[in-house]
Amino acid sequence: VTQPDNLLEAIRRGEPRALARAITRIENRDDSAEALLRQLFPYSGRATLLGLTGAPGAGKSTLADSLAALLRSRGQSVGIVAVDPTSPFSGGAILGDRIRMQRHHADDGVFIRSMATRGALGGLATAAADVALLLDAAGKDTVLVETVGVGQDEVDIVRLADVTVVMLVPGMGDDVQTIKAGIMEIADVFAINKADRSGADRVEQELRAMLSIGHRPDGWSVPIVKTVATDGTGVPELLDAALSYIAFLRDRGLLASKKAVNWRQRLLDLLRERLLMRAVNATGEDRLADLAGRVARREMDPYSAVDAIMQAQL
Ligand SMILES: Nc1nc2c(ncn2[C@@H]2O[C@H](COP(=O)(O)OP(=O)(O)OP(=O)(O)O)[C@@H](O)[C@H]2O)c(=O)[nH]1
Ligand SMILES: [Mg+2]
Repeated sequence: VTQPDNLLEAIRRGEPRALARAITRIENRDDSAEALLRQLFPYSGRATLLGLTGAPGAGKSTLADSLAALLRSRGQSVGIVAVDPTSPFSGGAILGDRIRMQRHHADDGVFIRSMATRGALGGLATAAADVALLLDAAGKDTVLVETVGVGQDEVDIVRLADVTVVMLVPGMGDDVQTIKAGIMEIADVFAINKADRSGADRVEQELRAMLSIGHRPDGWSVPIVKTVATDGTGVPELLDAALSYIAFLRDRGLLASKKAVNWRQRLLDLLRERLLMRAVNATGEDRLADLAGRVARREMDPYSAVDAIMQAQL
């Protein structure tokens, strides 16, 4: 059995097996994960965190792979976390993982992990953020977080990123109008992937029309980059656009405040998770089931049941 300190050192050296072990603990939300992350925190904060979101099948994994290859060619190490909250079995993410594993196989400079499991009480966003922190502390220069852009979970997940790329594709029914407003708003850069297909120009026109309406509070004008993730076309331009957003924030002294806003959200996420776990542990599964049964039989109202749980916590 690896002692915690040895594990810590192995993580700091970026050893894939140590990282995998730590991620399993993070996914299980066990106490040892928290102890580990506490010790790793001082070593984090160096990586560039890049969020990548878009519709299922938009080419996120392919693009992440392409970005990883580009970053490697620039001498950088890369961590990729692919989060798929929509599917508990995550066939897509895991298959994509396997394909990419072949390409970056035997390259310790790239670490890839997909996450789909949601702990009983813990949020996937919290777990994904912890994995990003782990990879950061393990010395990865860039950490890519890939997530399917469909709902609030994804918005929460990309909130940890310094820069967020939203991917659109021509056709596929995800016209600009039909993309969830919340997802559009988090884009610092748009990538129109599968630009080898017809319709990319139309998507670009629609995007430009949409972007011309509103102005961002930080004054950034959101770039649109066309990419073909399968052959790498436009990928250097996309990376440059993403990095120039970070430079833009840094030049204006806005990067620290953006990170503080992100951390505020993460603190609330952690607090929610911890309070929930404490309350549930203090109550116990039996009592929880008993209270639920009483509410179901309408012997008790749900608000009083929650009050009872809250009291058990104190
Ligand atoms: N023609 C074309 N196909 C692409 C391009 N990028 C990705 N693909 C293909 O699109 C399919 C889906 O790509 P993925 O990278 O798995 O997409 P994803 O967004 O990660 O998918 P999920 O994780 O399942 O949501 C694959 O067959 C890719 O080869 C592109 O630029 N052009
Ligand atoms: Mg994928």
